[in-house]
Amino acid sequence: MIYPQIQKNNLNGDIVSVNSVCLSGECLDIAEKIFDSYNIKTNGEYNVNVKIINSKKTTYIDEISKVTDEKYIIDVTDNTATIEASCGKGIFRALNTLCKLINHGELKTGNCEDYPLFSTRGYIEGFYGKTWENDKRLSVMGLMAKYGMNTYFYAPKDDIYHREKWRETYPEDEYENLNMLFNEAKENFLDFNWCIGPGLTYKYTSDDDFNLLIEKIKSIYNMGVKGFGLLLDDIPWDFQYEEDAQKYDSIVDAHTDLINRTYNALKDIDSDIKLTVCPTQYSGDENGYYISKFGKGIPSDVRMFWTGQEICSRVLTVRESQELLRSTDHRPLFWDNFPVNDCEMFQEMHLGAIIGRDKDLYKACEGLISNVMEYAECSKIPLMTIADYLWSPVCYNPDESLKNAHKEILSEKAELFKYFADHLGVSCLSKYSSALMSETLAHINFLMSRGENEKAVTEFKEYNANMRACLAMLQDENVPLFKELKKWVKKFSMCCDLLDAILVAKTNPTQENMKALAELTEKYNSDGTILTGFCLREMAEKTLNLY
Ligand code: LTM
Repeated sequence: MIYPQIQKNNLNGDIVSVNSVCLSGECLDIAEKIFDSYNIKTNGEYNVNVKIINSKKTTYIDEISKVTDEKYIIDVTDNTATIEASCGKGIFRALNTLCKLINHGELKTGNCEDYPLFSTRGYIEGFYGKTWENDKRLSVMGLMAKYGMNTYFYAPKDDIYHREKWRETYPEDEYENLNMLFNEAKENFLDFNWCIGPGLTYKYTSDDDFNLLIEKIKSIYNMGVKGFGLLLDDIPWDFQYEEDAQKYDSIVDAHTDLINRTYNALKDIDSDIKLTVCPTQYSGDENGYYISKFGKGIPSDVRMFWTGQEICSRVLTVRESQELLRSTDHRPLFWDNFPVNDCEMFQEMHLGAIIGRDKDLYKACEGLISNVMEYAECSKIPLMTIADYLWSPVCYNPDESLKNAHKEILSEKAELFKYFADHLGVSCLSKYSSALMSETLAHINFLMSRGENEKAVTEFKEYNANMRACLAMLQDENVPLFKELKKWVKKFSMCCDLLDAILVAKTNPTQENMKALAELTEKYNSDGTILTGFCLREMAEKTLNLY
């Protein structure tokens, strides 16, 4: 299986084994680069013929009754794969699919038709905390494009030029980094959106502030950027300047005025510019005064972020999207606060798959943009599942998608990694984690309750050995993912010690062994880093109570 899953897959004939390809047709520069990135040689014998064809067949998605530039068709025979799409973007998606099929040994004769169901699929660097380094940004971008995302928002809360010092232009080196990122986005067919959050200090009645805002946006426009975000989240609800309070009846009037003026100024610069905004109320009651007036007061083609019923929402539903549309005349562009783990969530590591988003959400929203963690390598894992869900939500399977993400990042290390990842699923989506540990310990308890102690001890030892092997693997500093997970690895090491101590105390319940277990349990429980679920504490405490 390749991810994201192909919508209409009739590649079910004979397996075609391909070692290297021979390219012909159009978009050859794109094709060369993609095959190269998958380490597939382009001086070989299997023919790949690329065709640009603009027809209903290559552009129309029945399920959403919309024309797209991302649809493609691949026809495979034993000597040629023919790719058809309406433009480079569709060809880019098709070539990624073809390369994955070749590398997974899953290329078969037949044909497939593929297209995304969500139109806007992407991620936002919108978290509080240490901003990503540029090489990390480029690496995440490339991977997400391979997984079919098409949108990127730049909005790190701790980029001072984005928020605190919004009036100042970027220093040369940071401007250059942004430029590099924008170019990478272009190469990967991602819509690049640069955001500004002036609301901490913005004076709504000041022409100087307005001019500075437009000048700042223009400086980024000069790179070629056409997507902009005006973010009014996490700013005071009250006016900060007397003149603003005098002029506007309520803060929402100041916000819609600012957005309308910005929209008009940007359209005067270039009618292709796209504006996305984030209201100050971005979650909760869809029918409140602020959000209703906000939505109805801004142009219909300005996209509006919304995080759902909560800031970090457990579920996102069609029902609430429809309610928001009724109230604001805008379908939500979901700013999904998963996997972000900033602020109060800093002890959690959100490494699970996306769940809790309606399968048919694509019918009722503009799209979904995931807010990432300050840990770029870690973010790749949940992001891959999000990309997968957004492309083909109907057949999305979180467990399978997550397994694939582990494999993509860790190759053969993925099998052992599951003993650690088992404990990194607690987030706003689920309070439950440690499923594998829970199952294992429950079975050990069951065996012991039946007097099958020897069997139980063997099982316990085997599990602990796997945990220890995983811990040893996690020490490898050359794996970027493991480097970022240090804090959780430290707690995992304590977890391994605790498991060993439980086993020792269970099999040899001396005073000394019980004391050691009590101390380790205390140490483990007083460390704030969130790791294992209740099952471990329960096992330790039950063992201590035996004494
Ligand atoms: O969610 C929004 C719109 N704004 C902020 C984010 O910047 C922050 O990362 C998340 C999670 O803490 N919460 C917010 O309110």
